[in-house]
Formats: sequence, structure tokens, C-alpha cells
Amino acid sequence: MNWRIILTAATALLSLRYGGAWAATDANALYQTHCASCHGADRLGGAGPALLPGNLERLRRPDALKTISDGRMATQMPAFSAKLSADEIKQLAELIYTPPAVTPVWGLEQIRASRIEHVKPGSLPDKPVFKADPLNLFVVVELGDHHATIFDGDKLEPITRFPTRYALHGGPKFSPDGRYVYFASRDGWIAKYDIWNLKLVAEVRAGINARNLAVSSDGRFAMVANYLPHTLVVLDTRDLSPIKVIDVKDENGKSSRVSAVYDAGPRKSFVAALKDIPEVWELTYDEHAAPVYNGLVHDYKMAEGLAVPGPFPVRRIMLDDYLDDFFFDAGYDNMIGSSREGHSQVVNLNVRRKIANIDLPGMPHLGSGITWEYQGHPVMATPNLKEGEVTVIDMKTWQTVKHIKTLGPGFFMRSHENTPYAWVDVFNGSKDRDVIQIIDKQKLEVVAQLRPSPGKVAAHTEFTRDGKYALVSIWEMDGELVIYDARTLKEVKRIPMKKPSGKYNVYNKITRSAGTSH
Ligand code: DHE
Repeated sequence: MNWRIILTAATALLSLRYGGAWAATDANALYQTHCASCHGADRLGGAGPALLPGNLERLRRPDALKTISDGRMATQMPAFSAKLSADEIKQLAELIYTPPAVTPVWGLEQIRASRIEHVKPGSLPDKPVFKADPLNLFVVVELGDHHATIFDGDKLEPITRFPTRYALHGGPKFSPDGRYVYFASRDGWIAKYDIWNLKLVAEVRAGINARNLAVSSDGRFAMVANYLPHTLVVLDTRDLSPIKVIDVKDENGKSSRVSAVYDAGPRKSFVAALKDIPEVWELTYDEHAAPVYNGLVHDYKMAEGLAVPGPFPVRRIMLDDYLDDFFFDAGYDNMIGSSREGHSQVVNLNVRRKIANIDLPGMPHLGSGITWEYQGHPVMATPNLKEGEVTVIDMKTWQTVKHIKTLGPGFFMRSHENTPYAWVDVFNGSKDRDVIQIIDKQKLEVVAQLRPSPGKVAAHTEFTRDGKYALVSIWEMDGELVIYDARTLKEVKRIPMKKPSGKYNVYNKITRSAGTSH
């Protein structure tokens, strides 16, 4: 008789009989069965966030129970109430508020050690290896099987397809000339891909659970926003080597997750929203503002360890409410921010304080807002994750111009300078998730609706460089890219893809088109 089998059987029996006493073991087993594939076997995060007490600061225990039972709006978190008993859900909630036996460390040393250099920087030819307009390419992220496709926006055909890290999320970012694209995965991997040579250049794990990345307008730096650890990480874009790890803490030492970081090009700075402390940080990469830095990464690397102020000094803006995300105005003087609790505000980066409140019924999905001119005024518009409406706000008075009713809450809204329409999905709705609604930007009304594949979720639109075609994702494992003539709204073509999520046009991104995210 095998003793291991006897022991396992005995443990299982005891565990059944004395459920309470064996709670820890049961909770761990439950966790491994139901949670580990998304949140990581060690709770350090993966496709889902890390489930450690420090990461759950703003999730009260009753809300954790509710999240496990009912799932979480606007995320991939499913509801477990039909699969698990109330007691099992309670055990899981207890487990995630228990600190791990060993505190995870992910500092400069670990980041440096994780770096993989696939190609020596500067060793590849400086011209595209294909015949296509390099500025009218799209990068399409296919979540279904963790791949990305480089897509020709003129011929409307794929050029190549390559594997990515697990669960890419958010907008990949381009170098200013559009040659390189940088991807971030939820578990902190940053990848640099050379579009002209169709080759992966380097990869580095900048965090255990990352939110997004931004690339500086001069193309030299990438900044990564992390949930775990509570850091911002600066990378040298040439080879993705880490330059600086910045601990995110308030003046009393309380640390915070970073909600998101974006590049404020005209200000030569990165701006970050923090999730657990009511502050916004601006970190300059302007040589004149941070003299020690002197414009050369290697100068700083040599100065490391010296008692001098380093580059990327933090300028704090104190707020009275948290910000989960924000969006810049055209001049990069103001940021329009929102929090999961639904409070929205305008923060002026020059006077460094809140200057107005904004009337949005719920938090928009991050980076969803777009802008255009309406009756001589700049307006911004965004769907939100709670109510079926697109809110249009005057960016001079910060007053709401119109609440445009839609079929349900949406994730993504996109347009282009050369089209009179803005396209919005119903991704977060309970029904009609297969519809894309078309809003006339001057009438501020829904004027048409498309149902590309009845019964299948349709989401995320992006336009070609000239605004002539609009590409929509059918968000299914056996999904498609559906291409429309943006003027006639007639379907032009379909390309099969594996759960295509976001698609990013090189030209629209590097010229910061008002109709898309940056
Ligand atoms: Fe996203 C962008 C955060 C859920 C797909 N999402 C972003 C960005 C952030 C963010 C910070 C901006 C990154 C950038 O461009 O630099 N997303 C969040 C959340 O907090 C939220 C609500 C919960 C979470 O799970 O983190 C969330 N997002 C989702 C999804 O469930 C989606 C639909 C599928 C997925 O990939 O997980 C999703 N998010 C996207 C996409 C973008 C994005 C496709 C890029 C849009 C663009 O055009 O730029």
C-alpha cells in the first residue's frame, strides 16, 4: 500500500469532516483551482491583479466577498456564486487578506536580471523590410492566443503575426518615428518590437503587476506604472535596461499603487495618477529642469550611488480625492481625471490644484475620451462603465454640453479628424453588446448603428491614417476584424483573428490624433 495515497485520503477525509479546522488548506486548494490561473499561483498577479493585502487597500472585505460572488464590472473577473458555497467564498476572501509568507521584492536588481536582449541595439537595418506605408500600419493585439498582428492599412491585409507575452493590456506605445512599438503585459513584462524589421528586440520584467507604460516624446525613455511593487520604473528605450526605480510614497511614507502613467509631450514630462494616495505626480525629463541629468542616460548611470538629486524628480500635486485615470486637454495644461467612485475633476498642472468638478455618471474605461471642435469650442466626450450614455463636456467652461443616450455602458470611443462621426461600443452593457453606435459630432446624436456579427461582442474602433476606413473588433476566440468605409458605413472586408482587442494605427498615435488615445 502506498503511504502517500493513504495520507492524502486521510487528509481529504479529515478536511471534509472538520471543514473549519482545515480552512487554510482548503482555502489554498480552492485558490489553486479557481483563482491561480489568472491571479498567479503565488498570488503575485497575472492576467488578474495580485491578491495580496497591500494591493487590496481600497477593496473592503465585504466588497471582496461580493466581487468573488458576483464578479467585477468592466473586468474579466467572473462570478463564482454558482460554483462555490458561501463558506468557500468566505475562505477565499480571508486568504487574500493574509500576507504572503515571503514579501515579494522586485527592485532594480531583479528587473536588470530579467532583461532579455534578442537583438543588439542598432544592429538592424534602418529601413522597412516590407513594401507598405510604415505610417499606415496597425498593431492589432489578439488576446485569444496572445499574439499581435502587424496590419497594412492600405491593402487591408496582415503583414506578419507574432507571439506576445501573456495578457497584454492597454495601448502599446510607439517611438516618435513609428519604428518601434512597446508592449506591456499585466504581469509586468515590457517588450520592444522593431516594426521595420519585424523583430522582437528586447524584453524586461519591470514589475510583478503592471498597469501601463508611457514613452517620452523624445523617444528616449519608457516609464512603467506598477500596482506591485508600488513603483514607477524608468527604462532606457534603446535596450530596455532599467535606469531608475522610484518608490511611490507620500510624505509620511504611505505607499501607493500607480493607476496609470502618460507622457505629457509638450511639457517634457510623465504624469502619473496614484491609486491609494490623493496625489498626482509629474516627473520631468526636461534636461533644463533636472540639471544633474544633463541629457545622457549614461551620465546618470555613472552618477548612481552619488548623493546628488537624480533625474525624473517628483513634483507632487496634492488633491482631496483619488484619481484612477485622467486625460489631458490639447495644451497639456489640464488633466481631466476620474475615480472608480465616480468623482471627476479637472486638475491644472501649472497652478497644481483642482480647478473644477465634472459631471460624469460613472468612471470611464481608462484612456477612452476623445476631443473635437463643436460650435467653436473644444469638447471632450467619453462613454462610462456604468450608464448608457456618452457625456460631452466643454473644455473651456467644464460644463456638460450634452448627455447622449446610448444602448448601454461602453468601453471605447474613437474618431478621426477626417470623419464627422464618433464610434462607440456597448461593451459593458447587459445586452446589445454586438452593436456599434455612430454619433454625429456636430448634431451630438446617434445617427446610425451597426451590428457587424449579431450575438457577438463588437468593440474598439480605430481608423486608418486618412480616416477613410474604420476597423472594429469582434471580441471572440474565433473573432474577426471588420473593416468599414467610414463615410458610407458599408462593410468592406473581414479578416479572421483570435479575439482581437485593441488596434493601434502608427500615424494616428504618433501625431496624437484627437480621435484616439495616446
Ligand atoms: Fe483596459 C487601456 C485599465 C479593463 C482592454 N486599460 C487601458 C489603460 C488602462 C486600463 C490604465 C490605458 C493604458 C494605456 O494606453 O497606456 N482596463 C483598465 C482597468 O482599470 C480595467 C477597468 C480593469 C482591469 O482589469 O484592469 C480595465 N481593459 C479592461 C478589460 O477588461 C479589457 C476590455 C480587456 C483586457 O485586455 O483586459 C481592456 N484597456 C483595454 C484596451 C486598452 C485599454 C484594448 C487600449 C485602448 C486604446 O485604444 O488605447
